Amino acid sequence: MTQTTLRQHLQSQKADTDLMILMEDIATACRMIADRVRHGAIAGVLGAAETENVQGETQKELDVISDEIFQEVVGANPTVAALVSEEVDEVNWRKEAPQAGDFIVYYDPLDGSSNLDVNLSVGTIFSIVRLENAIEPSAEAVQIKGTAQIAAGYAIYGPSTGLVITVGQGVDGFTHHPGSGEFLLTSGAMSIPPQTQEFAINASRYDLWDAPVRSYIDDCLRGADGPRGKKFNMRWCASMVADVHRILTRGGVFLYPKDSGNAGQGGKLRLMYEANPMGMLVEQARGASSTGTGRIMEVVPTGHHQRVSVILGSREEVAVIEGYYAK
Ligand code: AHM
Ligand code: MG
Repeated sequence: MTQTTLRQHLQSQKADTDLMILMEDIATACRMIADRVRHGAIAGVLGAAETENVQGETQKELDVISDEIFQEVVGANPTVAALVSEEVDEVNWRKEAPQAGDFIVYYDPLDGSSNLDVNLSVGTIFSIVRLENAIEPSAEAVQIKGTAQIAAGYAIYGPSTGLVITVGQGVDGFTHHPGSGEFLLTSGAMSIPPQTQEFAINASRYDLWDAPVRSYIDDCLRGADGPRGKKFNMRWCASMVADVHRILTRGGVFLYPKDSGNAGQGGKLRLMYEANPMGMLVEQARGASSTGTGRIMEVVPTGHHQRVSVILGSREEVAVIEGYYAK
């Protein structure tokens, strides 16, 4: 094998041993989830589970299976103090007395799971914070700002299984090689072009959007003769992992803003499982991430299931959108 493996890559980035082992455990969990997703229709687990998550959303059977896999594999790592999952109400404390150096792992085990029925890409998103001090386990103890993340990433379960990570030294993409079982480096130093002519938004929410988002999209749709002076393309996968993967690959902006339909909850996407990790990845790839009025990773969490307005991608375009909010 001539290509760089995940471990070789992390060694070259001088990641410390504990972080390297944790990243490898996460990669193992993602490989196992990929396998279950791939066999989902045959195993008959694509449908709804008979449960709702804490946010009142119907869980898919694979949401539950993926969460169990993540808990079993990553939760067994002796440096993990807590697992915080989109699918689980309470923080899953793995240590009674977390110490400095231990990790908190935030994750969405199967993001975009409404796409399972139609065999489109889904993924697993994760974020890692390392404790600087010993702490007492409590719900408040995991409410840590995104700027404290030391690593983040996602696995994408598409035509191939990919793993995209950052440990704070840029963003690198790996592809699972079934023959060896390894994730091999296939897209080193991913970088988002600063400008774009492509946006991603669920346009069926047009009537719910705030004025800045409406004006921005209206102006994009007016094309070369409009105020933006260029024609825009649109994409929407309804799978944040797939949309962000496209943006990391060829640029673009992704918007899931707070609107009148989700304002009561603060938005649709979750700060700690979706917005913060994707925000870190995008910024590490020279893009930008914003709520419209400020940097996502600066949002002070008040609950681990908190939701937030998300605008991220090509940095000059994100700045343009912030300009619409500022008007
Ligand atoms: P989920 O975590 O319940 O799967 O929800 C998050 C997903 C994102 O992947 C995607 O961007 C968004 O929800 C799609 O929402 P919508 O169906 O409103 O377009
Ligand atoms: Mg999700």
